Amino acid sequence: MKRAIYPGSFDPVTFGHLDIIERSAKIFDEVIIGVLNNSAKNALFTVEERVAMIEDLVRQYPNVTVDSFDGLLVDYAKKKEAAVIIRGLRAVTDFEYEIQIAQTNKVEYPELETIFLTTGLHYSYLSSTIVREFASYGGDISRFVPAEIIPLIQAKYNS
Ligand code: COD
Repeated sequence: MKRAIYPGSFDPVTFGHLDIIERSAKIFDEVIIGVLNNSAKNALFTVEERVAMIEDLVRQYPNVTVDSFDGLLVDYAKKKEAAVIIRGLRAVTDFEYEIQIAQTNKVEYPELETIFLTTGLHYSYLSSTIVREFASYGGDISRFVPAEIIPLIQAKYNS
């Protein structure tokens, strides 16, 4: 059985992330979405909020679960006995950072493979940072995130 982890900050989750999740669920027996509990980073949503939001959006995939993790990704992958890390690649700018993480993780855990899925064409420009930036100025984010989570994002900037 091939168990994969799709790790990220998901602050907030976007259509780009959801596209990668949908495609991964077709490839692997089991996909764990690992939300990083990055307390040092100034996150918009708490890790609990991010997990709950994603859970609501991935209910239709029986082989996808959502979890959070602290510390090193490689330790989390070992704990979960995952064979694969999934990452999304948007542009050349992602590549340098991604290859560094993938190679470091492989040194630490040689059985672990990192598999890259290229972004869906419509989402190549999309990032959580863009969503936060648009939302902070009251911009329309309906092209970036599912309708269900728009009020949750807007509430963060209206409070
Ligand atoms: N289309 C396709 N893929 C996308 C899109 C899009 N529009 N937007 C984002 N993605 C991909 C990203 O490329 C990434 O693969 C994934 O979705 C998640 O993205 P983010 O931005 O939510 O999350 P990141 O990239 O900030 O996550 C970084 C990690 C949490 C994986 C990383 O920091 C980590 O592993 N931290 C734990 C400590 C550790 O082990 N560090 C590494 C030491 S080498």
